[in-house]
Order: sequence, then structure tokens, then C-alpha cells
Amino acid sequence: MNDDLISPGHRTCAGCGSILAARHMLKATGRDVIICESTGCLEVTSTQYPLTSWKVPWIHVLFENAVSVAVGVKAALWAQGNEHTQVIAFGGDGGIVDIGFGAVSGALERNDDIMIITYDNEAYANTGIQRSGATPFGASTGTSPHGKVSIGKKVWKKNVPMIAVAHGAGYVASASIAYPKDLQDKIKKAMSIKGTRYIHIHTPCPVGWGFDSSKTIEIARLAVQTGMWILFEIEDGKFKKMFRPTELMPVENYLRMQKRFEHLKEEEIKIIQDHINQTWKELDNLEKSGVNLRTIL
Ligand SMILES: Cc1ncc(C[n+]2csc(CCOP(=O)(O)OP(=O)(O)O)c2C)c(N)n1
Repeated sequence: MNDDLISPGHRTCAGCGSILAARHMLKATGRDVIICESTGCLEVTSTQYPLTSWKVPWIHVLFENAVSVAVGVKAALWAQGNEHTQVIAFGGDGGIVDIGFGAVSGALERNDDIMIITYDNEAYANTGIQRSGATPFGASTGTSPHGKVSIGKKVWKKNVPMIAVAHGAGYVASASIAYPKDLQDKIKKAMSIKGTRYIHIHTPCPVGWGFDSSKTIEIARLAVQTGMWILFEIEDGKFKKMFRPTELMPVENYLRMQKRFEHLKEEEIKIIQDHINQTWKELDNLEKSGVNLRTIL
């Protein structure tokens, strides 16, 4: 196991899931890595001038172009004859899934040799919890508030891992801070592969989601146990589920622990439960079929 390459003393909120994603990521990569991180909670709280929590080379990039900078850094290393240093574009769901997505798509399409990692706290947390493309259906946020005529966010979460596969990415995976070994194994595997690799990590946010800061790991684990967040790997276009409980727990257990879902009525919870059941079944069928998603998406 590598040293801890995120030092304590950073200013993330108590119970922040995103800093754990960074910590586990670096445990997997070791020191031979350059991180290009977009503006967001984690950037602000881990690098308050003149201090930094990052014990590896780290660049703060504008909100929208962490991936473009990572591609440039990789090209500069290549010009120096350095083929060993891993370059990672690291950003929140706002940075990667939404505003920076053009650059993500460009890198994927060119198959640039970088890793892209999203830490997904399912909102624009740094600016006060606005809805992002990764915010789940039914969640109340500053820009998808629930009320008399609204249940919160009205559409489903954007599926960037599948969009990455549709670009032909050779390695795509989802991960969770509640399953650190699985998370680190996936990053290690991604490091052994050339081309654009995409990993999406689920990172609960006590402030934005409305739960006690002692419950971060419990919530992250429940997301996986209920099927609200599915752990998988797509290698060379082949889908594989990485966590298969004999039975999924009811999603209500997960939703009821968070203020952002507290307004949901039984029928809305049922819509979410049905959606999970359907997705779970179809992903099983996909895995059994052995279909190569790179050829059909
Ligand atoms: C072009 C641009 N628009 C808006 C902002 C304001 N802004 C800074 S961080 C942020 C939200 C970041 O959200 P996300 O990427 O999800 O990371 P998180 O804060 O949740 O960790 C926004 C909107 C900005 N810095 N630049």
C-alpha cells in the first residue's frame, strides 16, 4: 500500500465523500502521476493558498477544461520522452459531466492517452448545491427545488460511463468510496491500459444531500446495496457487474436517509424503484448476452 498522498488539514466539510475519492485514487496511482483538477469543492478546499493537501504534481484548471489541459500535459510528457507518468483529469460532476463535457468527448473521440475521473457528488456543490446532469431523479436542489408543482429534478441521471463507451473507450468503470478495494483495483487496471480511460466515482455529500456527516460511508454503501449506484466495469466493450447482492435492498431505505428526497411520495419512490429494477435486469441481460457495446453504441 502506498503512503497517503492527501495530507490531513484540508478544509473539506466533515464527512466529505469526495476527498476520500481523491485519497483512494492516489493510493492506487502512487506518486508518478499528474492531476489536472477542475474548479470545484475539492479544488477549493484542498489547495487554499499557500497550502496544498496534494503530495503529487497537481494543476488547478478552469471549471470547463480539466481534460484539455490533461491532454496537453500528456503531449508535453511525450515530447520529453516520458511514457510512464499517468495524467489524470479529475473533476466534479459539474466539471466533467456538464460544462467540461465537450473536452471529455474530444479526448474520448481521439482516444488521447489520459485517465478521466469524475468524483460525483450529484450537484454543483461548491456554489451551493445546484442541480447537475448527474443529479438523480426526484432530488431537490437549489435549481430543481421541490414544491407544489415540482418533485425536484424531473429527468434521470446522465449516464456518462455509457456515453464514454459509445465513443469507443477501452476501459470504463463505476466505483464507490464505500468499496475502496474495488475502486483502487479499477484505477490500477486503468493504469495498465492505453488510450482514454473513464472512471466515475460516487461520493456522497452530507451538506448537499442532507444527512449526518457520520453517515457518508453508510449512504455510499446503501446506494450500491439498493442498486441506486451500480458497480461495473466495461472492458473492451464487455459489460461486467462487480457487485451482485442476492437481493437488492428497497431504494426507500436509501432515499429516506436524505433530506434532498424527503418530499418524495410513495408513488414517486415507486417510479424510482421500478426504474432500478428494470435497469438491474437489463444490465444482467446485457452481461449474459456478451454483446460488445463498442460495436453497437
Ligand atoms: C465558467 C464557470 N462557470 C461557473 C463557475 C462557478 N463555479 C465554480 S465551482 C462550480 C461548481 C462545481 O461543481 P462540480 O464540478 O460538480 O464540483 P463540486 O463543487 O460539486 O465538487 C461553479 C458553478 C466557474 N468557476 N466557471
